[in-house]
Amino acid sequence: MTKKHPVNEKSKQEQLEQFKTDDRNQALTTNQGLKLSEDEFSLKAGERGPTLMEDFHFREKMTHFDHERIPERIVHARGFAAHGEFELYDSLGEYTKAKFLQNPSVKTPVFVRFSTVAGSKGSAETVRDARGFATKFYTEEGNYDLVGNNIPVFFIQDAIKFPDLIHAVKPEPHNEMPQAASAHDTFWDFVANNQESAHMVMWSMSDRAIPRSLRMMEGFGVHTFRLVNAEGKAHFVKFHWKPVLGTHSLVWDEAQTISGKDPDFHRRDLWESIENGDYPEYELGLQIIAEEDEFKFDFDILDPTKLWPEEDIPVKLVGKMTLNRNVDNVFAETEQVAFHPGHVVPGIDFSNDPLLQGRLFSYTDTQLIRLGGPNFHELPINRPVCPFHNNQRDGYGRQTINKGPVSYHRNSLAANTPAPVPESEGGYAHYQEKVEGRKVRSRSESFKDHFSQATLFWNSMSDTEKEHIISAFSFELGKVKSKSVQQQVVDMFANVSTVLAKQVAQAIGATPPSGEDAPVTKSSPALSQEQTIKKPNTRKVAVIVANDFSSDLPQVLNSLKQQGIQPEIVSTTLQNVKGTDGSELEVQHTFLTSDSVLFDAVYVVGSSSADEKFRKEALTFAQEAFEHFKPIGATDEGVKWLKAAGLDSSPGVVTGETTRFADEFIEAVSAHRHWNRHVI
Ligand code: HDE
Repeated sequence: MTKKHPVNEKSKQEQLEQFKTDDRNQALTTNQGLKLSEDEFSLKAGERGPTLMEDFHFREKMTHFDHERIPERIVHARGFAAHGEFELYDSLGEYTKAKFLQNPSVKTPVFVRFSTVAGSKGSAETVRDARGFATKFYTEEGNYDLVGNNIPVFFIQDAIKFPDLIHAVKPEPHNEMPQAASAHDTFWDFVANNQESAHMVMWSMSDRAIPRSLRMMEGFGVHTFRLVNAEGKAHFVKFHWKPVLGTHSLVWDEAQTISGKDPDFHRRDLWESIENGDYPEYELGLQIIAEEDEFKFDFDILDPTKLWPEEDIPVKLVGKMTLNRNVDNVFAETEQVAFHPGHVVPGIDFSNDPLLQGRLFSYTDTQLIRLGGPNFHELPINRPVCPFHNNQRDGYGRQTINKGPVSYHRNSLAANTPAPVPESEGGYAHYQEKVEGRKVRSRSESFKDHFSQATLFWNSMSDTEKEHIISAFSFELGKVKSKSVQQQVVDMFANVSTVLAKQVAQAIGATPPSGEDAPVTKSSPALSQEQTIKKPNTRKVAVIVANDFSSDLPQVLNSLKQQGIQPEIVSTTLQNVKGTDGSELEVQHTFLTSDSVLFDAVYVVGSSSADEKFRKEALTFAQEAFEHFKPIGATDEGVKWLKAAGLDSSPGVVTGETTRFADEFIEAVSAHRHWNRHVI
């Protein structure tokens, strides 16, 4: 009989528990369970003699160590993950028969891995890049993987170009530079010669490519998929994740500094938020198009370089995902997790997007080399929470012990089991799309407009966002050595906006295009981050405090905490700082161990007894925050210091009496950045 597996929100966690081990307080043994009496010295012929072949303990320990590494992912190597759960708001039975999308009382366990794309496993996390946003839903009908990015479109239209794109963006092979960066000749040469990339390049040159936090970025399934309901009716669908904290970014100078000061910035942020109970939340959104409306748009819905403007096709929020548990072991879980866009459940199906179709091949193929054989589905993190049975057998690392002599279909010896299940009882049946055509290698006419939506994106940006895009292009192309490539890119992006192309040409010494932009006929406000949710929750504030701080400070800090802000004390040493009334505050960071860029805002308190060195350090924090448009607060001695440095009277700088200070500062922190500040 098939074993019954419990399927509830704890089931994945319980399943993983069986594989966990705590080595503390245990006897040291070999992998065969033999207790060891010694682990510091290899077995030698005499104290000064050669090591003996017979030393099985040495050989086992060293052999295992020699084989500790597995190949890193060819893309998305640098990643970090967490467990959580997904809850549906209302049944989606109208659109899909997927069981986990029927009943709002069912919590589906999930595992989400975020990643950068281009960098190697040890690269910095705040680089300019798309972010992977891959979710594995452990449903009662099998694992469903939504393997998306934080950008809704892709560089190319056909999977066959993926190796070319990745070869171009990865470090150049002759000198292996630069790491985790698109600012080099081969990437931009690819862009200019594969102009379908225009739309995604606009996104990757925008603030979207330098998210403030993995908790503050959107996710997109990118491709058009299909939802199929119990009656067999299908709808086209695009998937979205909307972060409850809003979509926020770093500024480029800050992102670069963080890469050095804390290359683990994003994973630390995610890890600490979960440890603190500030669980990251994302709402699942669907854009739905009826099958009969497939051709009603001025773009092809199969083209992955196109988004569906939210103003035309609204995003329906259907559920919420909460990440509430960190991993126990990064290798076992985050590194060994194997995502695949082809891991679907009944009610979710594919479209003919040629990028998606190619991905359906690539993901299993890559796991075979990365995880060493065909049994990676047996690894604890990859196991479904429902039973799985088939006639697949053996191979590297096989864990299942299949009983009995029969491992083939059709058979009579086991009454022809395991048996296929009819569609009406939950068996997966592919949507019977009618397909006809000639065998061709070509691009559909409907895929040939590469610039309209890139222009739509540009036209939807605020002035500040446009400035950032111009700077990003100027930075990236400024690092390109080939004059020809620089010019090709300027000429290409003149098709998006001549304003953009002219300014970039000016910055890099290329020939600007002639002509002017056509009048703006359409924009999509949803594309601008200016419109996003703004909240003070989980914002980190560096509170710069010296001994003899004023007695009002603890009250201010409490007010900030009540709004979910996280004040962290920064001072000269890690010794507690004392207030005039004898109260003490624990110091979390020193000027040496932290930096302004690692916080969302700076609050300078200081004190009259602080020395000149302290004042300088405090002002360095404030000055840097000022240049990054971050909220700055000051009370007490801090007000005088900011005034003397000329930092006091600018948007987002709050100084004053402690009574009204807290409220105003909280407001400034909620705004996240103050772009109307004059920064030279
Ligand atoms: Fe991937 N991609 N990809 N990709 N991708 C991989 O699979 C591939 C694409 C995405 O956290 C690889 O297990 C091809 C689009 C994420 O483990 C590989 C094409 C989108 C992750 C692969 C694409 C993605 C990957 C490398 C073009 C957004 C990390 C290791 C046809 C919708 C998943 C692995 C994780 C990883 C192939 C394009 C997202 C080689 C061939 C578009 C989030 O199989």
